[in-house]
Amino acid sequence: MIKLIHTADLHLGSPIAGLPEETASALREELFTTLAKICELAESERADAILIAGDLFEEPSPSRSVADRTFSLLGRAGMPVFISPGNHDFMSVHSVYRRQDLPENVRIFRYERIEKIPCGDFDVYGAGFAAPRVEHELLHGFRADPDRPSVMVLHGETEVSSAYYHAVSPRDIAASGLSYLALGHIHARSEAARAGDTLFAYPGCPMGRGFDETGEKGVYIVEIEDRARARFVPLGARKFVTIESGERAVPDGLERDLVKLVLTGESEPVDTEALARELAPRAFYVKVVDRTRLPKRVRERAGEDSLAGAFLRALDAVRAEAGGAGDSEETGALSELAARYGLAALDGEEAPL
Ligand SMILES: [Mn+2]
Repeated sequence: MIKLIHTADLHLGSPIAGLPEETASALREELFTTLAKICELAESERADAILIAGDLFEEPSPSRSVADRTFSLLGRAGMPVFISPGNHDFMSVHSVYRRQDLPENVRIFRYERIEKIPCGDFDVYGAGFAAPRVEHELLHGFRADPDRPSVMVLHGETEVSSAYYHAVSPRDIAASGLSYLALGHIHARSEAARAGDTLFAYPGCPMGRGFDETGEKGVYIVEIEDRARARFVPLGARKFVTIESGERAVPDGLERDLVKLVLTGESEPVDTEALARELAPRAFYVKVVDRTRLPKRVRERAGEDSLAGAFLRALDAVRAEAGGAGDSEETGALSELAARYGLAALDGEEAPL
């Protein structure tokens, strides 16, 4: 049996934007802990190899310390590590992957064409981004050696969102003859699926870096006997969690996590920063977003024969007009904010927070 650990999109060296510096720096550090956990898992599972399907680094030439720490961890993994450079860590002239002192067990697919590297009883195929864009289909026309079990590691898109990120078509996967295709680029995990006899999957990023990467993250353990099977293993890194609620509370059990509390329902304007400070002990980091609507009794003032009434009616008209448009949610939130500021001004009150 062949056993592999499949990961991708770690983005080591990423600045991790949109968070306080202390929080971001803890997460930057945790990216290395996550890589260490992946190597430990590979060893405890006695895997034959680790496959990294691109965007291991945030950029082609990360800082010396980011690169040194990464290769030192990978070099101690005790098994071959196959890396397919992605659109972030592509093979530029100054690519970190051109270093002369890479650990011997680390093998890079340097070219924008498919290469084969034998690994004991099986073959590992792969290719890499040579520039931030790959606009042709590298897998098209590919056939693996039918006499040996084989896997491939690639960065690309099975559901094409633009012409730039290496389209991988299910038809070409089905024709490849591979046992397993280890994909990267899509940060949300996909279930493993089959095209012909080939199993393929996106493990997603092994750790979230923002509220657009929520939930449990991990890697796939792939086992190949006659056919390939893939099993998701969570790595237990801090999670990003978004909660939509009318309650000004953070549920239990999120002490290690980063929480975005989106307040909904009817309410007077919320002091989001004060609430975030109050809730801070409930999680590793708390952010509060106010999506509440003005209470009904305030909105009913649209019926008044007054300037405030006319103002609210005008806003309702704007909202109604945006009702069919794609950005109606944003327009709704903006008109809510306009109502609050407008009414405060008309009533001679202080502007809401
Ligand atoms: Mn990518």
